[in-house]
Amino acid sequence: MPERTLVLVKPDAMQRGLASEVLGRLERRGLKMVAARLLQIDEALAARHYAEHVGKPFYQRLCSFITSGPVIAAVFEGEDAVALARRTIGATDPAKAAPGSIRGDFGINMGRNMVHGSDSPESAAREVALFFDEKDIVNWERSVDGWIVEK
Ligand code: DAT
Ligand code: MG
Repeated sequence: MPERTLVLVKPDAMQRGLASEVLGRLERRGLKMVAARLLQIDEALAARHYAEHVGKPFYQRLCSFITSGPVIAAVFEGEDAVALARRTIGATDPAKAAPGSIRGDFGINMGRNMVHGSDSPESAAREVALFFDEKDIVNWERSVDGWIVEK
């Protein structure tokens, strides 16, 4: 069963001109982009997106960082999309993230770790709904071998 995951290209990756690198790695991993938008997250949306972290010592910094500049929100779809995206993104702390992962190759520190990926299918469903209406999600077939698939 195909699964969906929410990805955010965070403000540090946008500032460094690495948005295409982040999205490209997920694309090349075989995940299919089915929705995308560029936006600046406001306080209210940050609070909803990071609700699970309320009360943690880094919560305020996290919210001020995620609202500090533009992000790209995208939905990727595929078999095991949540786990596949998380593996491609790498561990939360870039210092511990494996080389070859996005955070392992480009991340600077816990705060500036380039990209968000949902941590479970349940989180993904909640997070996707924060950024997209169901009608914004495009149903298309991605070819695996370069042939264009027409619907
Ligand atoms: P992830 O982004 O890998 O899902 P998370 O959901 O635990 O990690 O935390 C959300 C973000 O909060 C994370 O990308 C960076 C920041 N963060 C997490 N733990 C932190 C800590 N101990 N100190 C500072 N920032 C932290
Ligand atoms: Mg998380």
